[in-house]
Amino acid sequence: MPIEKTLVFLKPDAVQRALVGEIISRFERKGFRILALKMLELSESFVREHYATHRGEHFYEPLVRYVTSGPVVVMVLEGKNAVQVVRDMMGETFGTESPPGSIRGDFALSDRYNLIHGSDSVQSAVEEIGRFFRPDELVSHPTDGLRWVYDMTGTEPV
Ligand code: IDP
Ligand code: MG
Repeated sequence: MPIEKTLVFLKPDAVQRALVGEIISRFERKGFRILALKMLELSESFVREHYATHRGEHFYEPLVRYVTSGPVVVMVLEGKNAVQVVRDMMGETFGTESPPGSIRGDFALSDRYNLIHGSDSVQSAVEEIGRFFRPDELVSHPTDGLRWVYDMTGTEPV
């Protein structure tokens, strides 16, 4: 599996419920590296664009209101198979359908207020990272910290 980057943001309910540290901590402990991190209030037009594929759905307008209702915490995570692993750690879209042990399974009950966004494909990750961050906002870490996360003795992390 390749080393990938993915875009995550913690939605306004995660910030207001003081779950930011808890959720970031899960990604850190898993072994992901944080390449970029910031807190901001998303504009309505930005959110409409981010969720453009859902335009016309019955939940689109409530979703726009939800995601613009307070500050969010946005990050780029890097790791092996990051897009799918982060999606698995998030759980299902609805809190009630998310397995215990996942972020939504442990902390969410709503069909709407579900704490976290994560890119759903490598292609959407590239697009979303480009929408949220300038290239120079991504750091590069020293690689020696990874040698107890992956087997780094070959040409690729395994
Ligand atoms: P995802 O966040 O699990 O990828 P998407 O289908 O991309 O889910 O939907 C984006 C967001 O829209 C969800 O995270 C949730 O907040 C909201 N949403 C999705 N489906 C529904 C629904 O059927 N009713 C209400 N809100 C929904
Ligand atoms: Mg989605």
